[in-house]
Amino acid sequence: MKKTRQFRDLLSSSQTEFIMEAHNGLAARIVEEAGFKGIWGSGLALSAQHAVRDNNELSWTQVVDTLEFMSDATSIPILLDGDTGYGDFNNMRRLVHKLEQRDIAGVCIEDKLFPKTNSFIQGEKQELEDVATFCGKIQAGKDAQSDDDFSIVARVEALIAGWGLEEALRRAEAYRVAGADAILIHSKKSSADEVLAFAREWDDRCPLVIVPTKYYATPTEVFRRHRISLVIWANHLVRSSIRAMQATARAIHDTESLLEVEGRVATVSEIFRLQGADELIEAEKRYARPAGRETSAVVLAASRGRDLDELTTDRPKAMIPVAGTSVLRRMVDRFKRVGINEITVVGGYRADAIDVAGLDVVVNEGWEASDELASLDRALDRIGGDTLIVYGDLLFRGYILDILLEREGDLVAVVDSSEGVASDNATDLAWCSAPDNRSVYRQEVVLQQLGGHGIDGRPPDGCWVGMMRVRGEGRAQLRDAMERLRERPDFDRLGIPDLINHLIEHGHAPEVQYISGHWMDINDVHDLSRAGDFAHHEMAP
Ligand code: SPV
Ligand code: MG
Repeated sequence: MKKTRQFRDLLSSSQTEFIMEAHNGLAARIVEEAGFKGIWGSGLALSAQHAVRDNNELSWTQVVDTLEFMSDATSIPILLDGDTGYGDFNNMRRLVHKLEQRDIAGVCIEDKLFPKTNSFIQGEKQELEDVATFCGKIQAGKDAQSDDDFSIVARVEALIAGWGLEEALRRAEAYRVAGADAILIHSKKSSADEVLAFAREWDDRCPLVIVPTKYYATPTEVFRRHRISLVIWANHLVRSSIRAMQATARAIHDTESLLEVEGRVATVSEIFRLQGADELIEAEKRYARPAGRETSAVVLAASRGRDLDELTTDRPKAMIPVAGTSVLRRMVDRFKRVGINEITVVGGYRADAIDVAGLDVVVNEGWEASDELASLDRALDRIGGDTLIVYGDLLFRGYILDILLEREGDLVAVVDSSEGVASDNATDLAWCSAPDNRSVYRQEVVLQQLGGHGIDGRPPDGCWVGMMRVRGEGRAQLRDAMERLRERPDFDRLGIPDLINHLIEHGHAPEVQYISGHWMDINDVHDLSRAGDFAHHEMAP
């Protein structure tokens, strides 16, 4: 329901209703969560939160800007404490126009002179506005509103200024006739007597609003009995926040520690909740990175490295430093640079030594007696809509990731076609549907076989570098393949090439992304010294 309509319903409700002060978006949200049906945009609280006085020191546009945050943060109506309307009838017209634009349900104006002073500061000395002039302001506001349900509440300050009941009633009646939707009768007395006397005389001519800040001890039942339409709890959130902040600041200052206050203050996650952080995370899934396009990585790093002996006494191969930074750290940095933040590493040998920040470690406990597929199996649930599967001992230039991420295919394997690579990497030789034609245009090539004896005595087309991408349909194909391979008695001896060959045999041959050098893996001490050179020469990205 429109906020203006909601507020109208509060005013015309057959029972006494209540609205609560708020002075910013957060406070407004807290008011709504507490169950209130409306918000009082208190001039006192709005100015106090900026440590300025309730004397129109805050400009009216600053008030309206704050109200916009409050209105955006809530679905209940806001009644603005509009002081005197910030000027004459013309300023009032513009105010109403601007409030309607910001979905504010109504404004309360008081019959004092601009700039006003808070009613509780020397109220009796305050000069009242001439009745006819104030009525003109009400009429101008009513004529300016474009939504019939926008409310204008006229606040009578005659009791505050010491003019007595009769003058208060005379003014209230004039304002009602001028078009006010409700009358706010204000009092600074500690008893409700004069307000209740007014209510009796007023006799429901139009809705009556009160602010029992000073006569707080009056039971609410009394207001109900006097058919008060709306009670404003006018300043209790700003006051409670002042107390809480003073106590917290003092405690932290005096103890030079957070220990004492931690349990007494709202948690950071409570802030996030009030800000609606969850909604943004959901929205990001929907809009910022459409489902299935978010890339994650699974890194296989369970092995010790056969020929690296004492270099891997207390760490796995992936943790060997190359030019001062571990292979794994280098890889994670590369991933993060292209926005791959969900990184799972499957550790095994000395998995405890994997202390690279920004990744999740899962452990293949049986690493000693098993191979790559057993490790991949541990991370199968981490293979999401778009996942890179990478060996943990790889060093590679950043552009290789870029071109792999640009590929559309559901299964894509990176193959190095540079000369001589095949003789250096006898295990992961790759036979493809066509050799690398080194064209700048993308070739439509698929893998035909990885490792083994090759095809028809043909020389291999290159060497698989230990990096593949799985997305879309490829994810289900890979899962199916894993399921079948898991049934084989030799599953624990199978590597990724066996998985890829299985996929090829079942009609899901991965596409080939050819590269030419700019990567290396680390198998022995000789590789390690080359890796130092590689790291020194590689230039980001
Ligand atoms: C306000 O909340 O700013 C009011 C109510 O005008 S009072 O401070 O009680 O006058
Ligand atoms: Mg005020």
